[in-house]
Amino acid sequence: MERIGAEAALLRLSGWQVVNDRDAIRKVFEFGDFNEAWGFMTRVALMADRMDHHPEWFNVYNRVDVTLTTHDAGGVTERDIALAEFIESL
Ligand code: H2B
Repeated sequence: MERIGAEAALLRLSGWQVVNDRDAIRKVFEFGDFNEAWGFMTRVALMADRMDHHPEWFNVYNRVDVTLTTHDAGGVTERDIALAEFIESL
């Protein structure tokens, strides 16, 4: 899959940022509590599994820090935009 780059991806997404020093995009989500955060992660995880495209993420209580990049391509591709759009639809 062809790299499109983080900057181009951001033109099509809202609230995401470019990660410093790598071709990846990132957004931090904050929920009311851990239960909500985990519910979000579960829905993203099931879609990621179906897409065979997985986030890099970090959770502390009600915060989920999500980074998307395509490892096989070494940067941001349409697959990352597709997963980001799914995340935004939740
Ligand atoms: N997820 C992401 N984010 N990038 C990849 O390149 C990738 C993946 N590759 N999930 C998949 C799995 C690959 O490792 C398997 C073997 O298809």
